[in-house]
Amino acid sequence: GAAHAAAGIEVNQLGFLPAAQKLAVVPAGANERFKVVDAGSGKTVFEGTLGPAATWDASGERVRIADFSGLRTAGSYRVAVAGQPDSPVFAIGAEPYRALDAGAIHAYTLNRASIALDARVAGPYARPLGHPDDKVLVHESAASAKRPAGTVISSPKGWYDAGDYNKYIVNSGISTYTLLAAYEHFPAWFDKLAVNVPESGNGVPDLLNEVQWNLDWMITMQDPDDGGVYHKLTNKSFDGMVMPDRATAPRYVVQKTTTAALDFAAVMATASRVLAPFDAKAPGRSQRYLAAAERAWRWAVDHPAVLYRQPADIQTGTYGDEKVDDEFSWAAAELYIATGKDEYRSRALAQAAGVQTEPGWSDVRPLGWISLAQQRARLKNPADGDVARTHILAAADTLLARWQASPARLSLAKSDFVWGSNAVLLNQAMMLVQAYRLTNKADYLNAAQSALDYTLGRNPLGISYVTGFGTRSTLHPHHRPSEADGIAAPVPGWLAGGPNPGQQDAKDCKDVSYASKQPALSYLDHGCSYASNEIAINWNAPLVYVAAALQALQR
Ligand code: 9MR
Repeated sequence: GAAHAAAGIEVNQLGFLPAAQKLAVVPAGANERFKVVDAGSGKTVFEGTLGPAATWDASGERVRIADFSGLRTAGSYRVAVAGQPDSPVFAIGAEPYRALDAGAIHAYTLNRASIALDARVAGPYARPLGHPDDKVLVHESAASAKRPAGTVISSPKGWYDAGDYNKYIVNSGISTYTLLAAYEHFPAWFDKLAVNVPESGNGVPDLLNEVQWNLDWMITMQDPDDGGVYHKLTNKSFDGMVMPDRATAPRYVVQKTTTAALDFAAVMATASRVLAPFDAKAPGRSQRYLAAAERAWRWAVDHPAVLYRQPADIQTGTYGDEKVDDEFSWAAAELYIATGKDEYRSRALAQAAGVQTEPGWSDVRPLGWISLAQQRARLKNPADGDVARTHILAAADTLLARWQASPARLSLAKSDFVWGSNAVLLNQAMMLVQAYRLTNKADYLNAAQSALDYTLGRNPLGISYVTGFGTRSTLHPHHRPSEADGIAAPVPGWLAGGPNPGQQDAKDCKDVSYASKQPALSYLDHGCSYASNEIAINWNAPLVYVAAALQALQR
């Protein structure tokens, strides 16, 4: 089932908290009025007038907004407009995103390397251990005097990055940080969010247990001799579409880079802060992480421009990034919070050029702002938090203006439909949430709600881009276990990358083709489509964050 038909009335298929702004997007037609009807009885429970018709430049479609925010009664409903099919069913209730948030975290559990997953943890997705990664070779690009090429090191655990089975420090950076930030900002929500992880019941919140699995891997990626950090742990080329235990090609650590060292430093400094309250179970952990962070920082200062250059014999993902000033800024922010040292402070506060609306794996500066604004009380000079606040509000106001002007009520610009567009949007939502936490201005949260709504079905394809969630969701993600496990349903809880008019995979999608080149329609629900339908740890992380934020902040 490659192409999805036009959506009709588009709505978040999971639904809303009672206090949320509630919008549907309706194809513009003759009618001015809409109704919300009870899904069981068909009775009308709300009526309203549609907003003005306008063409959304990213889809080419003329749409109108139905605003039923005034409906606050718990129940199951549809949006109805005369002459059009009703919307999918959605709910209004106290916890529309609990299962989603737990599922989005559990997806990481199911993507763990170096572990057998039994049915107690994985249900039908139980599988044998893959990638022990206890005998990893140092690639010649990563060789040093004490670890010449071919040296065998142990680097187990961590998450598979995405639909492939490799492990990349740069992408682990933003992913792990975002999950730690989710806990740091909404601890009460996550303390009560049960996720079925192998460590459940050990007294540590399940989200943090899951994060620990990746930290355990990341810490092994630091060369003990010089503090540098390997860029990735990878096969020479991508595996076939097989289960993890069938993928047994040799694994290598490849090159040390400035970006890997700084992303590592930022995550370890953050983890030393966020996990400190749980150190009784892991004595000395915070000190170890902070020491590792400072060593990686020092390596980066000594090697400030070592960019990733893919060796000729390696073909897997690159996460290459030609600019490292944002990585310096983010790592410095986390290290300044941890130590108060002036060296870090000046790099943390160094001016950025222009407004940066959202973080991404290669644009991590906003992550430092988030931490500085959150940790104002701990800063040696609390007024430094104001600098971060100014950057966050500048980003959020740019996004808010776009959201207000958008016929589809989205903060996404047409040019934001890139590889992983769904996560661009959710990272924007994460920034909007920061602005809301700083100001309590409702529209910031409303714009974040719109972003989650879009990923859960309020989009021109009428599809929930989260596997297993919503009445009509992504079925064929580019994800090796989902393709190879013999189970019809995809592994649940993963956000698909989403519409991407770049269509870089068209050559590999032989028998199917994209239905459209329109940015918001350029999506292919087929396993071949790594450019629009892969899943990835950095895309799920803002989903975990935003779902938690909307639950925690709209009570
Ligand atoms: O998310 C990455 C995206 O920003 C890049 O445009 C794309 C092509 O370089 O690569 C994406 O990352 C992929 C990584 O290289 C390998 N694992 C799967 C990732 C998601 O597709």
